[in-house]
Amino acid sequence: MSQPAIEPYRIKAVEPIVLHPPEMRVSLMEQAGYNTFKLKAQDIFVDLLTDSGTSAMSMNQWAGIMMGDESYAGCRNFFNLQDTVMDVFGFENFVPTHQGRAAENILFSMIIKPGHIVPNNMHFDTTGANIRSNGGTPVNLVIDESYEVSSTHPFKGNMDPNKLTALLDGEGKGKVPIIMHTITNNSGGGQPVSMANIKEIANIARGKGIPFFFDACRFAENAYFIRTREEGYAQSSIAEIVKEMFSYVDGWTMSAKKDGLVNIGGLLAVKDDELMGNIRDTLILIEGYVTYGGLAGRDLEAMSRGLREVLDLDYVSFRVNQVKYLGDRLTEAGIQIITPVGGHAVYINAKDFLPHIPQSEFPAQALVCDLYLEGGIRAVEVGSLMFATTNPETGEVVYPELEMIRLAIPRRVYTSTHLDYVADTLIRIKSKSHQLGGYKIVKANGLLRHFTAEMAPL
Ligand code: PLI
Repeated sequence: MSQPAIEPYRIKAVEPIVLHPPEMRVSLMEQAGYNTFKLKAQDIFVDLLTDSGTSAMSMNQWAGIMMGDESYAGCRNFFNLQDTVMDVFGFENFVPTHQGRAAENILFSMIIKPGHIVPNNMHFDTTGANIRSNGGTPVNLVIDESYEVSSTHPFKGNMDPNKLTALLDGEGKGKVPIIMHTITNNSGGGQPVSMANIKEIANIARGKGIPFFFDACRFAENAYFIRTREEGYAQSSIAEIVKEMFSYVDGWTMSAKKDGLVNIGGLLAVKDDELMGNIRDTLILIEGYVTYGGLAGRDLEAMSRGLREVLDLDYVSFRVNQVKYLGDRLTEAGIQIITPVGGHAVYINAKDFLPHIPQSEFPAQALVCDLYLEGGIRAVEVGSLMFATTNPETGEVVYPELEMIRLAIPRRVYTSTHLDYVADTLIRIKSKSHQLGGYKIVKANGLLRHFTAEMAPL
């Protein structure tokens, strides 16, 4: 029987949450077009939609908020952040952005031309969409084990070096302006990337003269997995591991809304001075001056402090083990999840949970909807609604390999009792899963249709 991890903090401010009666949840879900993005947050009891921007800040960060210097140029908080970026990541050149996708957009608008191909272990949805909107094609080169739900490979986020070499020497010859690696691999289950793999991909990239970048938003969780699963790192601090990871890349984009432990903020760092100069020009055009980049001085301070706090071993160990506790409870109850449990979320295999619903009828979305109806819990679909594509020549719909729902755990927000409630609700749904039906899309458009689509039960 699994044991909950113990929170290495106590609670100083509380935010009430309410569980509405079942009939009210039915009507709210209908009004939301069976899309949980469209529910009001106040109508949700336990919100596991995302771990992004949902962290509880520490008293140290809140104290930092009061130290905000709101000068237009050269605020002190920028220089504090500069020290942090150097100390933690070893990078001198960086700009703050308002969040991760702004960093992606600025970088890609500078280096991607129509016809380019951008490999990654697995692109996150905004990363892929930002590449497409700049005329490029995102490709996913994660190892095959990543697609095996129950594989116990310790680093399922690794990129397959053979797939990468084949791309660079074949179809992608002369067309790859950047190689990315997402740590941890969110779209593939929050799975980590090993230091050995980072080094190997860096060597291939260097051999071809192609810049190598991280999509780095869960860097500390990734470092924790290296410490606990990769030989040679058990005695290293998280800070040492992070420093080494970042020593192999030429730059990185980061949504600080994850391991930055802040509610808003992003970063873009590169080694190349000329590229940084162009980035700064574009930043001024679309985000803001180079020392604030779309954020208030107080936000920069909270980010600077969060990026240091997240390196604390007690924190990150609790964090990863809290997520694992929820995963273990579900596994013990026979609910199939992606294993090993990821760093920030538990991913349930909807194909296994609802085998009678075909992918064309969105089984993962069906489970997301029922989780709200049954327990007021919000999760997110990571399956056909998010990733199915239509072949423009044949009109054929191509479904993703994985059909998942993600239970993303906000950092320092919920207790083990909340997670027990989530597990118990899912176990109840599982016992009557044959009663659940599929869904159809009523209205959808755009590159990221899952945010706004309207659905209806079949
Ligand atoms: O939400 P942003 O724009 O700060 O960050 C975009 C982003 C980039 N890369 C990765 C791996 C992400 O996970 C990511 C955002 N993730 C969200 C919103 C999530 O719910 O997982």
